[in-house]
Amino acid sequence: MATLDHLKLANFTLETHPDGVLLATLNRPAKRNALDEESIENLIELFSAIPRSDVRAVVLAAAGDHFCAGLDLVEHHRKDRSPAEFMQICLRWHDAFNKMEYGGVPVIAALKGAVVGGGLELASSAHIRVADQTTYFALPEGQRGLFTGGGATIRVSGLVGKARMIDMILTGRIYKGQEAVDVGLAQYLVEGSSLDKALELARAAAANLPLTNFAICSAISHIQNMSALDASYTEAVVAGMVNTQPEARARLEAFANKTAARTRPQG
Ligand code: 1HE
Repeated sequence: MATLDHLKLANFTLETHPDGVLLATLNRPAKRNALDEESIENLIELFSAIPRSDVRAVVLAAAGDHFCAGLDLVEHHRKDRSPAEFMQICLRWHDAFNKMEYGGVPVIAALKGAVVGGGLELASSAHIRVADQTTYFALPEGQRGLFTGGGATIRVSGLVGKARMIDMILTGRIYKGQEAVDVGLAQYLVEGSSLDKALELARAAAANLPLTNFAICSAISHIQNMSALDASYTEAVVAGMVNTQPEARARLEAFANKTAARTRPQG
């Protein structure tokens, strides 16, 4: 398996933990982690390398008080891009976010502060989102004279539904706290550090077999894009591979001989 040592990413810091968890921190806090062209290229490089590495789960975090302020509006203004140029930019965003969502390695986003515009598109490409008490979600594109271009029409509407997404972008509505969890923007809301919770969840996911995680963090998303008929066929093919993997035999044996933990609530 390849290491990630060769990666030179200007806008991310990488920290490998012994349990196979990679902590990738978006590191442009002075610009509120706005996504410029270089940040998107960094994401593509990183999430191209991860599936071929020993990484078993990723925590995507951010430096400073805000997770991500979305598209770098200053770069966009300065470059005065043509329609064709911005279409190509958006296609790179899709490359990056599709690699995250379909890459087969669990990605857990540790959120805080602003998760807005393209920042919400980034967060919605993770498999699990953890919010803290400072986290808020919005789509300010409507007010900025813009439209979403990094997959919000697919992923944000997938999380909250079409009507809520339209409301968010039309009116600038902001979701936070328990309401954000209730509408589906985050799966966890913590009192303390979202990073600590994300690391805990990543360690739990990293303890699964890699081929099982590959199916969870790739096949489910692919299957959402299919007809029910093709989806059920694909599920059967994937289960054929995953549920007969030799690495699973020890876990099945532990269940059969009653040494494996039972699935029931604690306490
Ligand atoms: C930025 C950006 C940015 C901050 N692009 N530079 N996104 C938005 O509409 C969100 C825009 N940002 C904000 O509303 C605020 O910055 C925050 C609420 C996130 C944070 O406020 P604050 O008071 O802590 O910071 P600030 O003073 O507004 O900004 C600090 C610096 O970050 C400043 O740079 P400086 O060089 O003047 O110090 C800001 O210019 C910079 N900054 N946000 C560029 N977004 C594929 S289509 C996707 C469409 C979108 O994502 S639309 C973008 C939506």
